[in-house]
Amino acid sequence: MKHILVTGGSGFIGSNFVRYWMQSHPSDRVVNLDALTYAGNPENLKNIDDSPNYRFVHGSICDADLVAKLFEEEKIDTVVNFAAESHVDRSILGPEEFIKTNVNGTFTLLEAARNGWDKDNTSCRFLHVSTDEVYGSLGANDPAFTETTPFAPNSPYSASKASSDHLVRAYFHTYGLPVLTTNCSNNYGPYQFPEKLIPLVIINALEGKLLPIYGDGKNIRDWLHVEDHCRGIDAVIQNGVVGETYSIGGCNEWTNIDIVKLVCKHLDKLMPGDSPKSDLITYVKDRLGHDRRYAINAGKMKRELGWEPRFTFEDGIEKTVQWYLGNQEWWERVRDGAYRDYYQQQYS
Ligand code: NAD
Ligand code: TDX
Repeated sequence: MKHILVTGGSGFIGSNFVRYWMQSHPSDRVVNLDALTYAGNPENLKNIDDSPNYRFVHGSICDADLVAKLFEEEKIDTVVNFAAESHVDRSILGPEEFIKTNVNGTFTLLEAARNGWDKDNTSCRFLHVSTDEVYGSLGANDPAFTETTPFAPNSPYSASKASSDHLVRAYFHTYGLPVLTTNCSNNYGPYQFPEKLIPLVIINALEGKLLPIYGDGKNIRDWLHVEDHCRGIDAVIQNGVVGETYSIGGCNEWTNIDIVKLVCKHLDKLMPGDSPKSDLITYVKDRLGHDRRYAINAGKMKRELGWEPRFTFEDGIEKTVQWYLGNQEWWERVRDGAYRDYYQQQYS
């Protein structure tokens, strides 16, 4: 039985992970430490709250005393670190919080694990959840990123994640901390905050608002369903080699404009209107330093851990569109005043 500290468990991927883990490992203890920033929403886990194996703690990964207390109180033996500022556009508008949480917060967690874990306990694991964005931008014909691609982060967000990845690596080499790092491509699925491309487009289309495409719309991302990501993290926790990094991706590259058209196609099918939703597409000013292409070679995950994505993109997108259609109350509530201010600043 594991005692897992999930940080950022009230966000998009974290809440999907907590739900996934409690279903697939029902006897484990799960402690969710989340600061409930604009992106954290306790409603994401409202059916889990009553479980005796689950505890929610409202607090920051930067709070060293709190984190040390949790390690001791809960006999934490596994950390899955999702907590982060995660939106590239926000990092361009204001990088400071990204450095605080993504760099200092990860450092605080690493210190707590170093001080709290017995070196002889071989079952402890510190899994750091990172991103493919640390590798920078690919050209059209470049091979996909692998675990050995040199880091070249281009945004304050990706630079802060790269910094945290380096710290995690250093704690293995210097102190022998049993760390694992995953670098994953773009996730999509239920409970994603509607500042990210796919939920933003679904919700804007439902409300008859314009669908903003940055630049020429030809930037490429490699999309993975969030449940496949959760299964990948599980495989790395169970069978990954400590000190190693694992690239997780969908082998599923799409230009932004094609994604938006695909979402529109599903919406037209599910909610036919007078005009096609794609009429709402509008090209807007490009993101500063916008990375052109990301792609992951997930061969190591397949070869060493037997992991592969299960969702096809067509199916995953259709289910995601259906989820947003069926959960209007959820997305209406997450768009509070603070989000409206951000939206105004970003798209005005
Ligand atoms: P998210 O923004 O939806 O959720 C982040 C969560 O972290 C929120 O619940 C927030 O309240 C919490 N948080 C923020 N600062 C905190 C702090 N100081 N202490 C405790 N909790 C704090 O993010 P997400 O999309 O779910 O991403 C989760 C992780 O996965 C991040 O580390 C991100 O870099 C990584 N990642 C995301 C993607 C993606 O496509 N979304 C892809 C690869 C990797
Ligand atoms: O309004 C928009 N219009 C648009 O064209 C938005 C919000 C985005 N875009 C473009 C920018 C990107 O090329 O769509 C693409 C996807 O954008 P985001 O959803 O903001 O994701 P991205 O910047 O690729 O980063 C995501 O994937 C990697 C997550 O937010 C990161 O946390 C993760 O590490």
